[in-house]
Amino acid sequence: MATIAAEPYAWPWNGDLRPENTVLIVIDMQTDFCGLGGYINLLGYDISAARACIDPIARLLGAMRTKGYHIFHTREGHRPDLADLPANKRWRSRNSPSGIGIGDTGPCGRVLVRGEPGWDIIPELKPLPGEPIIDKPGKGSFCATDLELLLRVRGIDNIILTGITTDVCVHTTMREGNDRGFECVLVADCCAATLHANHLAALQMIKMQNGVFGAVTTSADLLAALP
Ligand code: C5J
Repeated sequence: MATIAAEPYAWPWNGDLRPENTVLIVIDMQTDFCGLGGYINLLGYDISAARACIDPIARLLGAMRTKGYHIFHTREGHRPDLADLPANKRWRSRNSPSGIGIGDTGPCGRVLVRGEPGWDIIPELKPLPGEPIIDKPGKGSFCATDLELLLRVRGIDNIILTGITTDVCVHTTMREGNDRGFECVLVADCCAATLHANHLAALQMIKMQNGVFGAVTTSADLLAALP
């Protein structure tokens, strides 16, 4: 039996924490979300908070790879012909200071389009061969992907969530996973939002109702106790 110090309860709920039944998911650590000239930067947001979680994620990744945990990565992006891009998502994305929206050409290639430089995962957190990458057209990692099938086939019960942004893709994925019966924990210092207040609010939401979506921990607490 092993648990990690977390709020509002020691995680996971049943103490069954093993490399075989637990995955680390690194969400959307793409240039478009944390690089200069990427999508979030073009929207006018500061990317420093997002970049601050690169090192903590890299340390956690290294430790969990060494211990043999499952590692998955996700990328938000669309087909080059934009067949999977809802018109309202594109319209909203163009409503920004740059006017450059999803599918348009920006400094890092076509914004959030699969195969473009800005869409790819940053070199610091490059997936290793054999680590599944889930390509998703939306915010949640379960919607229109085979993530659930991959988790079930591997017998995974526990999901450790890291990446960006806390209040959008990480939270949506946590909610989707929780509703499917997975035991989820979010690693606070390995996630960031475009506004820090939203990051803090997203953490608080998880802790309501005795852990309505799971629990919140830190990389230090995880590294101290991971079997
Ligand atoms: C957003 C994400 N924020 N990865 N995507 O649009 O959170």
